[in-house]
Amino acid sequence: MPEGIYHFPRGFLWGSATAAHQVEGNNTNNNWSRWEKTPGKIKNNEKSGAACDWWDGNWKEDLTRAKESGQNSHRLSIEWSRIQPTQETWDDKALYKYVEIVRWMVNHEMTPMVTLHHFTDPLWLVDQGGWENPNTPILFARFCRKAVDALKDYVNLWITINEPNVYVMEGWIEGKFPPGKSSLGLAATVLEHLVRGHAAAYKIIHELQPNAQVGVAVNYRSLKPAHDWNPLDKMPAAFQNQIFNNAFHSCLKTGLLNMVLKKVKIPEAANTQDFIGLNYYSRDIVHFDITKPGNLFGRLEYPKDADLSTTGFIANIPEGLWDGLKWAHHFELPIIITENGVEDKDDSLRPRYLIEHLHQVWKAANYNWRIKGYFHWSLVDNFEWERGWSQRFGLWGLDVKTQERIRRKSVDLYEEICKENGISNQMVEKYAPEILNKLFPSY
Ligand code: IFM
Repeated sequence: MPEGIYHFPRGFLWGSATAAHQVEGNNTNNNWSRWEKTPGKIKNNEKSGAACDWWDGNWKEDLTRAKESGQNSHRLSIEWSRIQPTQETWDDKALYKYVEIVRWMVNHEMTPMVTLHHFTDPLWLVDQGGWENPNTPILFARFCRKAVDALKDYVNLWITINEPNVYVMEGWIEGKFPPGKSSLGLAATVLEHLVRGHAAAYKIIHELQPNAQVGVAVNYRSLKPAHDWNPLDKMPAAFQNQIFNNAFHSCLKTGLLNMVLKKVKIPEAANTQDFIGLNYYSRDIVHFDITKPGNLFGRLEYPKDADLSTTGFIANIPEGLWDGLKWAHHFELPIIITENGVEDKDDSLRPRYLIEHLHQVWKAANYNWRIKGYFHWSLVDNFEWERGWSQRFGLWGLDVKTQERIRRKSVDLYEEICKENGISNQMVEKYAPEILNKLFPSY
């Protein structure tokens, strides 16, 4: 029986993504370990605890699972507070463990992508103001020099900062992440310092490794005004889009950080990205709301009939990824989807979510946009920040008590996709028959 197949470009990176604090376990020296100890900050007061126990060695079994199921790459982050436990000391043993992980990956023909900052900060840094302090970009750059120098023989794909937009929004506007503040002024300062930290790190990485590919992973939300004809809905959607989606990456092109209410020139940041890292989960409908000045008078909602994830956290709207790809394409740089996925304990939504989002990626690749890879969030269920263990994003499930891994059927689907370097009608029929007609109308 002839097959219909959506093929991806040769050499495409197929992987999954994780972050240190979410999988390693027993991180005790960073802002999140302190936040977890504060009652009421994490859903059900849960703790990351042993997480997926990567620090004690489970990384190898999980990455072996990834490798054996067809993934040729993995995105992980390294934990600043382990490598530099105090401002004056470096822990070379901890650093060496990361070297061991990336060396293992290279020896097993998996391309490592390393994130240098993924939401966590060492306590010594937090206690001097963290990213509110203008000295932090320099300290971050110093950490990057140490880490990149140690890992550079095995790694040349770097994300300096993961989701600076979420880090600032949740930490300094919504207050759900540490330090739990709500101040537009401080949020703007922190964003500016993150740009400066990225720019300094970018230069150091290229000094140490001229061929390095360096990017930042933005969490792109597709923001649609509730009524296209209504300027009151359009205005907050446009402002939020500028601040949340566009400001950081545009500044890395132009050197101007445009946060709508404040503009800052950061000339050293111009032309400091080699690819666009795109994290995409969902789309929001933006309604004008006079009671939301802190959100520039925009209230976000999912469409009424949305295809929702287990806890309602994510709506399956693949067209929003298309918006993100279009936005990323205008930078005229290669694009890597550095995160995309859905919390879905029963794995009833994930197969169609995965296929429909990859279909958008395929479309972009077939316009010959430079799409280089896709990293599913996540390899295995892990600690979901202020949502604790209530959300399950893994291809593999995790029994937090026993550390047992549970192979979800999405593993089989993703394995077939990775090994085929494409999506066939037979895969869709087998794993998500409800969308067969949408993807393959003539089958
Ligand atoms: O778990 C997070 C990750 O750390 C950053 N991006 C979104 C994911 C899902 O919430």
